Amino acid sequence: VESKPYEGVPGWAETKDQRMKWFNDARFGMFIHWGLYSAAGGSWKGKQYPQHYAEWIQTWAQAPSKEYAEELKPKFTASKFNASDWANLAKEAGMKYMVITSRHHEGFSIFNSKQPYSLNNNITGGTNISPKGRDLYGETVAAFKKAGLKTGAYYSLLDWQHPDSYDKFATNPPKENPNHEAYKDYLYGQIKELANNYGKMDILWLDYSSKDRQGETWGTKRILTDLIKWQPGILVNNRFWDGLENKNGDMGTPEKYVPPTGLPGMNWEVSHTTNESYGYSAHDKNWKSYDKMMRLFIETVSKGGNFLLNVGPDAEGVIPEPAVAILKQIGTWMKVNNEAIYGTTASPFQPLDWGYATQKPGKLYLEVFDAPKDGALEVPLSNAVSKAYVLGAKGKSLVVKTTAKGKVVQLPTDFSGPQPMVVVLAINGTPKVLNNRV
Ligand code: H79
Repeated sequence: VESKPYEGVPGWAETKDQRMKWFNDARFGMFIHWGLYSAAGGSWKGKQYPQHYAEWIQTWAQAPSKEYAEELKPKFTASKFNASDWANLAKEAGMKYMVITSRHHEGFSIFNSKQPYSLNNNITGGTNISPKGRDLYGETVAAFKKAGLKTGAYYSLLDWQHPDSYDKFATNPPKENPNHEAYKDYLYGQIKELANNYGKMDILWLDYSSKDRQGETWGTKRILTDLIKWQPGILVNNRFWDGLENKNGDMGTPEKYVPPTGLPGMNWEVSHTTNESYGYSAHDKNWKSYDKMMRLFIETVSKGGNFLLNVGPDAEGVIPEPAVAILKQIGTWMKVNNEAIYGTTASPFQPLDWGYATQKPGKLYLEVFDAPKDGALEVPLSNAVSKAYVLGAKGKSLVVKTTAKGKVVQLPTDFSGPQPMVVVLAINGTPKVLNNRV
């Protein structure tokens, strides 16, 4: 992979393939956005703000820091939070890893950070927001590990409370002479805590940089040099640098979109939301349908990417019911069809009229969303097919004809499994593809 990885910090590039292995096999993970903004739920002082990016409520509402914290901290109770329920839900959905917001742009941590600084306006109780005696980040990663999933921390490079941090979206003015070196020490110190106080850490998911603030501005070399020693297997995304598709990291991170041709030459992961917002929004009712979600998921995997699907629990720690429902529905599909997801690589075909494809050595998986009326599925492939069947019905072979356009697979008329149906073609060697978009 011709990247300029990690600005030459030793230990990263040479271990990349080995570190990436589980990630490339996993293909499906859970993103969790949980912080003070969850207690606002997309509204401030009775006014509803846009249904997307509810975790940006402090900026949307231009809420002063002290008021923001004092209003929301008492409401962020986690009173119904049960980490193992979340972990079981992710597992049931077929997810293999989880990334949770240890601290979002708002600057409040759900892990018990000991990195001290005096907050502007002396916000009562500092920036740790786990209810007394708890560590919500720690509880969450412990439960997901116990369920057998990999775990990671989302960590914001921006901070809207730290007096030495400047961000144009912050409502809190920084000190008169902000000491950026002190802010860099703070980032280093918090990442050190995350990497050393919670056992194995699989991902550090940074967010975000811009042209004027990227790379060494954050003290990247120091952080990366030590991080790989603390956590030799860790993956770090590419957001120490500007741009969602840059190659300075282990994976590219398109946000809420699937790149039309994937991201050739790099590993990548799309984050998508169940409704519109990452953070909990009480008025965001724009839940994606099961059909739309499955298309996004499988389109991503068919282009060689991972799908990191977000949920936004409320202040009590409850994942909204429509999000739970769709995860369970995906899980029902995954139980039958996960072979077409885990450990697969990108489709060898140009875009197909009826759906998507994924592959493993010797096997093509055809995810059929729009079956032709006559059930004759055209596949632009010239290899001999030794066996064709529907996942979940391996015993029943499908008839495959050879034509000038490739293969025509006759789909069953009595399919009653979860949609989309997946057809497996067993082939010899690598797929020989006929151009279906001349
Ligand atoms: O955590 C989620 C977002 O809050 C975060 N990344 C995901 C995973 C994110 N932070 N910044 N951005 C994404 C990109 C910034 C976009 C902006 Fe805007 C466009 C900032 C101002 C205009 C989006 C729209 C946010 C506010 C308005």
